[in-house]
Amino acid sequence: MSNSIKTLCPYCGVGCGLEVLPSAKQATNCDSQENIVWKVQGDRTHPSSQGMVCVKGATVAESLEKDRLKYPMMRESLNQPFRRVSWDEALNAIVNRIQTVRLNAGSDAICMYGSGQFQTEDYYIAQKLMKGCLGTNNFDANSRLCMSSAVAGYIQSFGSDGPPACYEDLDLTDCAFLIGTNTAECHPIIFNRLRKHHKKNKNVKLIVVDPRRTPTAEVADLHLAIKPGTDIDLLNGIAYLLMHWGYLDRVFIDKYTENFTAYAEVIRSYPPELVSKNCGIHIDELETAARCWGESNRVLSMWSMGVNQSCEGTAKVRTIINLHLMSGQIGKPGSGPFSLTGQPNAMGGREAGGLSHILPGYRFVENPQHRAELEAFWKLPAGRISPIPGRTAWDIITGLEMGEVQFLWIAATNPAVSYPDLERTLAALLRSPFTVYQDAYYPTETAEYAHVLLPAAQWSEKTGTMTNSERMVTLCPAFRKAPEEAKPDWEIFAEVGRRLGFCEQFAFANAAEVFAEFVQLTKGRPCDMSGLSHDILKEGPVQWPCPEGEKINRSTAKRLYTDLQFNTANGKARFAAYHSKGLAEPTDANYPFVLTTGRLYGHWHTLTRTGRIEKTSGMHPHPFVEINPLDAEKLNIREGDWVEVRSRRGKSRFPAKVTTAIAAGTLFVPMHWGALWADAAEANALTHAEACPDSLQPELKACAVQLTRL
Ligand SMILES: Nc1nc2c(c(=O)[nH]1)N[C@H]1C(S)=C(S)[C@@H](COP(=O)(O)OP(=O)(O)OC[C@H]3O[C@@H](n4cnc5c(=O)[nH]c(N)nc54)[C@H](O)[C@@H]3O)O[C@H]1N2
Ligand SMILES: Nc1nc2c(c(=O)[nH]1)N[C@H]1C(S)=C(S)[C@@H](COP(=O)(O)OP(=O)(O)OC[C@H]3O[C@@H](n4cnc5c(=O)[nH]c(N)nc54)[C@H](O)[C@@H]3O)O[C@H]1N2
Ligand code: SF4
Ligand SMILES: [Mo]
Repeated sequence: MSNSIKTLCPYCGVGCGLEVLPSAKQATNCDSQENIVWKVQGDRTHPSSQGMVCVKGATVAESLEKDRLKYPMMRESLNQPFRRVSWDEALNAIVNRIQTVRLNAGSDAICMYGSGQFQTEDYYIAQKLMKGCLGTNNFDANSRLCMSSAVAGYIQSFGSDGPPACYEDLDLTDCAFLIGTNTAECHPIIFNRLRKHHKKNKNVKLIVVDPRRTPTAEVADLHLAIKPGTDIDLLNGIAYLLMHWGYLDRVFIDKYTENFTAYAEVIRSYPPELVSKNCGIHIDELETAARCWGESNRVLSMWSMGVNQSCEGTAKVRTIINLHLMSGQIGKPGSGPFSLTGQPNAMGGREAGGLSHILPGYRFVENPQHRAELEAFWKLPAGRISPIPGRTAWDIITGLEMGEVQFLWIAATNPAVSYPDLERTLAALLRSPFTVYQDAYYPTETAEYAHVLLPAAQWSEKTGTMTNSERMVTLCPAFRKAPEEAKPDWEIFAEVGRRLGFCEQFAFANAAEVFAEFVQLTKGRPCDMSGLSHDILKEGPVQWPCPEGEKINRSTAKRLYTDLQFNTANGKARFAAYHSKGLAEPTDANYPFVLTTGRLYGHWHTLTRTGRIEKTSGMHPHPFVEINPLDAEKLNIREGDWVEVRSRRGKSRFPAKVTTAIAAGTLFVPMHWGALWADAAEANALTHAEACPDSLQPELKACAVQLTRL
């Protein structure tokens, strides 16, 4: 259809192509783009998703108009009501505050907390403002709670970030090893593609490692229901058997890796008897998994938050990569380690420098040459970029507690629901002298903690790019008008930059110019996309690397490291030697259960969109806690009973869902419902307040709790 628009789904990092068109009723006789009802379908021409789409992508258009933040708002203190102000007044207040704080306390008192829901252009301008112009690396993002372990694991093992595999590998693998990922619910289109291959080819094995029997685990050939936090025991146990059975790829190890000896020493401590006991699985299950790794020509491992969100997340990632290195399973079709990215543009964020220790183009804050390159490129004085990594997401909270953070800018994330140790987080946010919150919706839980609210244009209302898990860059054009005074995030950051006096640095007329500048900074870097522009992306998505001067290749899928030359100084990949540490907070007599948290198929994070869509909210109307029947019986809990879950940091109440999908001793709570929705659910007589699991935890994926029937 001629008036259809091609774009990318704004939810998960699978990055499905969407085709958006006015619904038939309204397609005619509509001159203005306002109030058109948009219909969404999968884009058959998108190479990553080939027309497939899940319920979230298919319904996204229904959330775009409801409860939007339309005007800037301000208040002097948190107990006052907001008043509507002009952009000019809001921006002046922000600029004055930044200048005062910079003068009195220095740039280190200024922080920004952004999000994988930013487009790459938003991320890039935020970096230039904070790290370049203001000279503080205090920009972190919700990717810290999400992909940062994968980033660190890749950098340490391969010398650089960047998932090496691509989706074509889902059709080519002999053994898919899914660990700590509920792919069926959280990356459904990847899962569908893998399942098709698995169903069609009887020899293809699917192994799932997850303490829960998730919909992903249901269809696995082997489900290893390990105890939470025992991933490294399992992975080292598999390595032990591979070594014992002689499945090592000696040539690969000698030629392309280093540090194998230290690793071999560590895995000697993981004999099958011990591993099966620690993990709570049978020896023959462990042996089946190891045999699959050893005998398959192409092993593709995939992981997500069950691995990343842990106090030993990086070690878990590196331990997965170790198995690929010892068996030569990387750089060839159908194999490799493959982190499944959570958010739609967490990948773009990594490329643009969107964490407090990195800089655009996969550069590092601590590298003097990288800083000098950026200072010159940005026309800033030498030495402007701080050599010290900035505050991480959690350091921002401790900085608020100590009065060190005096200006906080939060954009495109809802930390008053999604942060760990939530009660402590909320207390810290209450102490913030000045918080700017830039979001698309109102109300949200975090708006309660803001002095200034800035209305953001969101997906569909602004033009920009996003990169998906397989490094495919897609242009997302604006096709609707933003509500009232809402503006794209990058424009807001750029305007503040200009008002602070950095006119030359922020003289962009549109997002295409921002992108054109950003890609220059990727030239010669591992994430080289200097051959891209918005114009080229209008013709269709492109996977990086795509250096300037090379013909744009849209037909062949790209993998990294096919030449087995890694991005380390000597070109070799590095083995890591890690022992298992287990959970940050093990169970004890007072807190005998492990609580784990995660996602449901139809909901997205803190419900700002999916909670407002009839179909998705109807699929999962209220929060719950999953309890194994054995535990339920001991505590006299029946299905639907109200129970209290209490940790050392907080408590929440939920209706019980009694199910064998969760192992005895473990509980599961979905992460989605925050304070705002707990009230709504209470009206339904379904829940009480405080149904957010983050109030309970120091680690996002697990903590020790008590369970009582109310
Ligand atoms: N217990 C527990 N907690 C968790 C997790 C868990 O597994 N368990 N997972 C963690 C992980 S991995 C993540 S990624 C986080 C996610 O947590 P959040 O980032 O807090 O979740 P979202 O609801 O996606 O928040 C995105 C916000 O951005 C707004 N928004 C959307 N588009 C735009 C835009 O273009 N511009 C602006 N300015 N705003 C926009 C939305 O309205 C919404 O308020 O949660 C973390 N917290
Ligand atoms: N429907 C939906 N899809 C989403 C999102 C969403 O909000 N809704 N959010 C997106 C984002 S930002 C992210 S980060 C991804 C997250 O995607 P996933 O990581 O797949 O999702 P989760 O449900 O957070 O956690 C996955 C699994 O980890 C398991 N787990 C817990 N502890 C351990 C452990 O110690 N070891 C192992 N091996 N497993 C463990 C849990 O039982 C759970 O089934 O999803 C993305 N996709
Ligand atoms: S799988 Fe992810 S990217 Fe694809 S339609 Fe669903 S939510 Fe969107
Ligand atoms: Mo995430």
